[in-house]
Amino acid sequence: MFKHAIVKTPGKSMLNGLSTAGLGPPDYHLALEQHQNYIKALQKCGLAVTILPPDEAYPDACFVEDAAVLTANCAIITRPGAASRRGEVAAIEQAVAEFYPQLEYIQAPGTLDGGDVMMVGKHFYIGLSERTNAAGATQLFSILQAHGMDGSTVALDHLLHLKTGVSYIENNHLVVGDEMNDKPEFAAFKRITVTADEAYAANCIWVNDRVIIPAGFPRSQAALVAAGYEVIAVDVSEFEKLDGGLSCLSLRF
Ligand code: CIR
Repeated sequence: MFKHAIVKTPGKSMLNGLSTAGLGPPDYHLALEQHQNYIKALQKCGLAVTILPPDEAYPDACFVEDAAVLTANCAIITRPGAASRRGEVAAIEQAVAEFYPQLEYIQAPGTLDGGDVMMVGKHFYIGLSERTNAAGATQLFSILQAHGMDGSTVALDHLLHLKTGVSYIENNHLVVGDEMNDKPEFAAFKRITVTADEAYAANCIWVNDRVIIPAGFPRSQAALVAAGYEVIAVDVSEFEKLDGGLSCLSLRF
């Protein structure tokens, strides 16, 4: 079970965030409203939410999940793959230090985005992507092993991050999109597949027996309900315009 979450209010500079989505610029005021609703959903799941102030210097800083990997045994501050995002870690480091006595770090030449790290109990799947390189993954393995956990890598073809295309929702269940559905690494899981037109819903989060999914994906929502989950749908359309999913808007621990 998770007790806490860390989120960061988007700044107006989010209009300059990295994006390949081709969905146009986000509406800042709508993004703020959606962010508030996202926080309320986390609170409804029983989490105490730490809300960090916006930082206009970093347009993508609201996607806090990429700046750290928080586990039951240790906290790792990452070295994000996009150069424009490297400085985001300072504020996250400060916030995480309130909860963990000691921090670990991914160091150059390693790069690693938290969006590429999927926790399944004590095992961590690490996507090798344009943002996370082999050196970053190797460093994370060593840190995990030193703290009684382990990991394995998954090669990505088109996805930005591993969790853009696959989410672990406990009970041996994965929510998967096309690219991850065929991966032998995931063959032993029960898989809830999202259709290509609902691919964005593959990024969802399990929070204390509920699953929060993006609003607007009715077939995926119905499949989760049929699998026995209580589902909360939150509209995050303005973050989708920056390639960001639900998971990347919070660190949950
Ligand atoms: C980026 O390209 O880095 C941001 N615009 C979106 C990051 C999304 N993070 C995630 O999926 N973990």
